[in-house]
Amino acid sequence: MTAGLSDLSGDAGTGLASSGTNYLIVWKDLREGKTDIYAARLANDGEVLDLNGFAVCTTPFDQGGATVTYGDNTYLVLWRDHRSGDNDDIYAARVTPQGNLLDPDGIAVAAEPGNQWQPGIAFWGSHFLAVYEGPDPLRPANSVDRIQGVWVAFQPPSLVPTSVRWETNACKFTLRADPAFAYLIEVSTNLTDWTTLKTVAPFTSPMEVRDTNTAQAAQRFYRVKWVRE
Ligand SMILES: [Ca+2]
Repeated sequence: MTAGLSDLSGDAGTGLASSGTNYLIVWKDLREGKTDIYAARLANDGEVLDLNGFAVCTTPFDQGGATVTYGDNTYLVLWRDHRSGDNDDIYAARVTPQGNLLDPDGIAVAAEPGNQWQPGIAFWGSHFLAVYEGPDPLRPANSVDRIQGVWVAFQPPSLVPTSVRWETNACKFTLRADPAFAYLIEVSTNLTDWTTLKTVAPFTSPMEVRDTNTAQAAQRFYRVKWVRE
């Protein structure tokens, strides 16, 4: 690649990924006098398809540390974001191989107190795993940063019922779901008042559920909530 894309700040935070048909390069850009996140597609032969690039995030204060990966028919750009004006957070945005920005200025991936920074991103199966360095939210008094990870999903994972069986005073059913997420299974007799029937930890699939309180109710309704961890 010989064509210049932009004025770069020269420090770390430039990422590159391939969709199999083209590339997306992302960087920290200084053209507006502060650092923003920009991107440009490259053809397989290195031709710059988006000359001068396009903005991914231009919110107030500085953004940096841009990185990118590809999966599920989209690029996912991840960066460190100081838009709060107080401390750094981690934001992400999808860019299609056609160059469409699906999440202008991004969505928050990690925005707890303190600085989250040094983001990394990879794709596995049906979702993205973002990692970053930051204070441990479970041990806020500990001043040592930890490497932490969070799943990034833009659609709730699919749920597939695989069996339902009525037993004496009980209903037993099985669900197959995305194993990377936790679930909360609730039951109701009137679709208004819901009580927890079972919590399902990540990486438990299929989920086997047994409701043993069916004797007194004329009807039982079940729902499954995706618990974002
Ligand atoms: Ca923060």
